[in-house]
Order: sequence, then structure tokens, then C-alpha cells
Amino acid sequence: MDRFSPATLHRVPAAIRRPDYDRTMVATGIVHLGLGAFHRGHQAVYTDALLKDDPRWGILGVSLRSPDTRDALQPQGGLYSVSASDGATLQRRVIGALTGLVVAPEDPAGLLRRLAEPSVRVVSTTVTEKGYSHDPATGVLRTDDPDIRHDSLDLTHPCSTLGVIVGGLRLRRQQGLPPFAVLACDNLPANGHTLRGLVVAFAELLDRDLAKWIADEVRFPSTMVDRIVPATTDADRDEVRAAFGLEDAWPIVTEPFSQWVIEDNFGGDRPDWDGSGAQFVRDVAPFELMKLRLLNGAHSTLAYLGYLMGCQTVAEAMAEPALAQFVADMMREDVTPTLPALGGFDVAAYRAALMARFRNPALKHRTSQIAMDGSQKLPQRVLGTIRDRLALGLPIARLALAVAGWMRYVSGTDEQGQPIELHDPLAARLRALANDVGPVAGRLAPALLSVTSIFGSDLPADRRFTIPVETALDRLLRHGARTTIEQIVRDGALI
Ligand code: CS2
Repeated sequence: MDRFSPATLHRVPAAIRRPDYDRTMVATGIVHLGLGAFHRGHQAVYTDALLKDDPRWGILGVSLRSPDTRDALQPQGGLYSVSASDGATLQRRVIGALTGLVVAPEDPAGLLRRLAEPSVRVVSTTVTEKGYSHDPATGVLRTDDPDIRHDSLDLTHPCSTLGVIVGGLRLRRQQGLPPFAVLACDNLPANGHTLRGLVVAFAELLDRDLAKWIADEVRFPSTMVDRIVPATTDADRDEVRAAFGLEDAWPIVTEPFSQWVIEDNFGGDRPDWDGSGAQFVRDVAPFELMKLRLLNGAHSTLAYLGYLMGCQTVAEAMAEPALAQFVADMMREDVTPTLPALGGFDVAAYRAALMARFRNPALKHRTSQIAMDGSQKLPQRVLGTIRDRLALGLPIARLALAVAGWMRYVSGTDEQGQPIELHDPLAARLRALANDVGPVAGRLAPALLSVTSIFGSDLPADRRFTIPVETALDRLLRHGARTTIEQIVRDGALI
């Protein structure tokens, strides 16, 4: 069967939206680092919608590690499809916003030259939490990270996100060009502010003048990004092939919902993403906190506890009545009171919408996918809420069970005794800690709590935190997830 490509685009069924602009006229105004499904299903869609009015903002897509996306999309001229469904409705479109595809390790110096092209005004990132090379608990740059070490010695061939950004900025400065704005689009609190601190700290390892120039001249708007975009499966490919009559090697399957709140701080020209549904605001922080703690906090909880109950997808986890109730209670009772007021925003409606989104039967969002990289995710998704509640003297039983779910998960075997494949930058360390002490809550909980890059030094020293976590882990280990969740839903605590 023929492939998606500029030459076959006319064969896409007429009802399906496709680029309404002349792709040959599109310039590269954005370089995007981290060309995963999320970027292609989110920011690239907003950008595609504005290219007709303003063709300056095409996207050069950069993969920082694997050639897979480039290999899939290059033969398609960068075209790919996005299918959005909630089970009842289905909307498809073809995205043409990618002007090129680059695999950073193949030609790091060439990538820096692309970053120094005058047309480039924005460099955006979806590199996941671990791509920031920071300590998740404190946000401090990890100077012992091998990629950071490498890049601080040789910035002409960078391999870290920070190295690529600073290398590009250095070249622009040398060439007398204005800097680009750096747009963080990962699920981190104050993502722009965080990235700015890390970029400046990394630049300081190399050149103080450069670091000062970056601190003075470069803008790092924060953003809140939201759309559930699971990893593409072969079944998705089959389904898209049948619908289009063309082969799309890497289609995106997602939900209809999409939200992008952007701090309006670019210091110059920027794409008018508000024309395609994004929102520019002065302060993103309250939106970000709400999204990270409600959506992502619930997601991680569903992932760990759902996985332990044998659920492969989020929709399956939501079909477990006790678990769905548990997550609803957690969002309403535990998380919501820690959120700042968002003038006029209906948080109850937002929570209800989240429950419906998690139930979306059209998405096969694997619990194991969300469970990945927990060491990088827990701090902003769950532990921040716990800290705020402890400061207010409020109970944390449900949140403690979410943490215990993670502990049970990283201990390496599921409730049927089957091994759990752990994907986490700290996997080896977590596995070793768990193996050393064995599956006994009184030893396993303190062992894992000793990882300060996750828990800091405050939480492990606070018995209002350690006791509920150890209790919850003990229940999980002795009675299993189902019984434990049913009890906490019934009693509101594990007594
Ligand atoms: C998920 C997110 O994989 C995960 O950890 O929680 O990718 C989530 O789907 C998005 O943040 C939704 O906006």
C-alpha cells in the first residue's frame, strides 16, 4: 500500500482536514527538541492551524536519541495523521507542520547550526522529566550526569538537552544574532523557570559571560500542556491505514481534549497560538499546579495501583469501581484544597471531565507507560500535595497509598509473582534497595525513602508521612491492592 507523502496527500478522503497552506512556502521558525507522540499530537497541531496565516513558524523536529521517528516520517515528507476520539466521536486530520526531521546524535554540530538560523525564534522542548538533568526533589542541576559532564567539556557536539540549547545560544551570540525563546512543554512545575535555572547553571560551567548573557537576554516562558497521547500501537496503524487508504508509519491517536496555557513572555515575535486555541496568560503557575496534581497525580496513582490490580490500561483501571472512587476522592478531598484559587474556574467540573477522559474507551493508555520514570514524576505529582497538606496539619492517607503503590511497583514483582519491568533512570538503584531488604514494609519503606532525590530530607524525617506510607505498603504487601483500596474507600483511612 502507498505511504502518506506530499505526492499522495490528494488521496486522503475529502472529509479529512489536511494542510490548508502551501508547504513549500513554510519557513522553519521553531526547533522542537523531543519529537515524541506528545509533541506531534499537541503543539504541532496548534502550529499547523496557524501556518496558513503565518508560514514563518514551521517546525524542525529533533529527536535527541533514537532515529525511529525520523525513519518513520522522513519518507512521508514529515506528514502524519492525528486521530482524536472519545469513543463516541472521531476526528482525523493530517499535520504538515514539520519542515524537517533531525536525529541529534547523527550530527550534533549540524543541529547547532540549524539552531543558529536567523529564522528560528523559538526552541521548544518535550524531553520528559529526566531530560532536564536535574535533581527532581530540589530542581538543582546534576553536574554528575554523564551527558552534562560530556557537554561541559565539549559543547560543539552536545548530547544533553541543556547542551543543545546552550550550544545553539552560544553560536547565535557569536554570530551577533538575537537569541531564541526557550519554550518548555514538559510536565514540570514552573517548567520555564526551572529550565532557565538549569540552562544558566549549565552555561556557568562553561563560560560566565555566556551565562550572564543568557540570564539577561533569553526568555523562558512557562507553559501548561495537556492532552492524553498514548504511545502508538500496531492496532492504531492498522486502523489508520484502513481509514486513509494509505500507510502512515507513525500516526497519532489521542483524545479530543487539548489545552495549552502559555506565559506571554517571548520578548519578541511569537506564533499566535491563541488563534488555534491556546491561551496566553501572565502567570501559568496556578494552571500548572492544578494540572500536575489533579491529572498527572491521578494518572500515576491509577497507573501503580491499577497495574497491581492487573489492569493494563487506564480505562481498565477506571472500570474498577473502588479504584475509580479512590481517585475521585483523592482529587476532591486531598488535592483540591491545596490548589490556589483560579478566578472563576470550576475545579469540580475540571475533575469530572478528568474522570471522563480517563474512562475514554478509545485510548489504550497503558498503565506501564505512565508508571515509567516514577522517580522523576512523584515529586511534582504527589509529594508536593503531601507537603502542603502536612503544613496545614491535614491527613494524607490516600496520598500515602499512592506513594506505597509506587513502592510496591518498584519492588520488582507484581501480585501474581511476575516480574515487573522497571523503566526509570534510578531503576538499578531502586531494584537493589528493594532486593536488599525484601518485601517487608517496615524495611522496604525506609529503604526507598532514603532516596533523597525523590523524597528530599524533610519527608523521610516526618513521622506524619512515614507512618501512613509504611502502613499502606504493609497492607498492599499483605492483602493486595484490591482489598486495600476497598478498605480506604470505605473508611477514608487504613486503620
Ligand atoms: C502521563 C502524561 O505518561 C504520563 O506520565 O501522566 O503523559 C499525561 O497523559 C499528559 O500529561 C496529559 O496531558
